[in-house]
Amino acid sequence: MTYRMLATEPQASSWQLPPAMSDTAPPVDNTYNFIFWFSVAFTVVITALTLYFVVKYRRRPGVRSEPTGHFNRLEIFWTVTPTIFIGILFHVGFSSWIKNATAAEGATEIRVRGKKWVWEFEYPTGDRVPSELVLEKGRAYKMIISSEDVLHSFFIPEFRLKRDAVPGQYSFIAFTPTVTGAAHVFCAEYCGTNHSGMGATVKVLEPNEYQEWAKGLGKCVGTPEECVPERYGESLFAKNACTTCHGVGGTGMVGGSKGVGPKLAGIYNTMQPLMSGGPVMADENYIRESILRPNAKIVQGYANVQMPAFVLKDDQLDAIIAYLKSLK
Ligand code: HEC
Ligand SMILES: [Cu+2]
Repeated sequence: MTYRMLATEPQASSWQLPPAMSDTAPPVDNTYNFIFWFSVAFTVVITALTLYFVVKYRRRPGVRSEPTGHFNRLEIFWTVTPTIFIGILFHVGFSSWIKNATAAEGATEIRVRGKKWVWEFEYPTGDRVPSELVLEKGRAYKMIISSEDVLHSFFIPEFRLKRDAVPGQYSFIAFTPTVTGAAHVFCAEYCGTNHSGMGATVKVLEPNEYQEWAKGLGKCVGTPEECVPERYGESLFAKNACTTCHGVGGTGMVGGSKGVGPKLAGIYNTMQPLMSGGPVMADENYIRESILRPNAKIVQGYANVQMPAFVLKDDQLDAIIAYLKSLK
């Protein structure tokens, strides 16, 4: 295990759980504690009753056991009661899951890439930093998680967050860090010999400290195209001649008239009507698929034109998606 030392020591843990550092933590902890004490209570009651009955109905000379029959009301009671409890547990768990599956409006997006055996973080400025994620306290974030090779899983116990990084698609988590300090990031999916060393540090800073730190961003060496994902995406959009069908700026207009491809500006996060049923939400995964396998989902009204399938590398796709998202 190559554990990185944390610059700041994390807060003291509670009785069973690590310190809570994000807004996802309270609902998760409440659910955990609820299930825990619920189970403790039932374990105690069931064990006590079992012991009581073991003694009460023990074998004694001269006492014959009464055969028990079927008791409908009891059967219904112990079928319905647990069902209600399971329903409540499902509701509690599911609403907390939904909460960190949907990003707040205007959340800062950070790309998280897992690869053997390192986590790499890409900030909106295009800076890519391995093994250290720096966040601002109180700011809403959306992590766009992907993998460059095998399955990994992005796991921050202190944030109560875990999401698989799956090759060939994006997964998301949304949260707001609520406490300053540092914590470990783990990989929670066995990914090869150095899986246990696949760690990183996450640091949550006060807004003023964060501003200071962020001054170091945007210093990427290279052309603006290579540094800022949107700009890189824009140049790829031109280079791959996407503009011949979708128009410059994805307006859907080519030389003053309607192009052969649909308008792309502003489609992000909207519902797209499809030929085969639908509609479908135009999120990162949909745009990615539309570029790699255009025939998988055909936009309504465009069945007669074939968009060619493109072969692009992951970071080129990421850049084109960033560019399309920036178009309004
Ligand atoms: C030959 C013309 C052509 C070229 C070149 C082309 N496209 Fe398309 N594109 C289309 C057509 C037609 C559709 C609609 C049919 C479909 O969904 O496949 C489409 C659909 C799309 C969609 C889905 C749009 C929606 O409204 O849901 C995206 C995203 C997209 N293209 C991106 C690109 C990108 C990025 C490139 C360049 C790498 C590109 N296209 C190059 C013709 C083209
Ligand atoms: Cu891993």
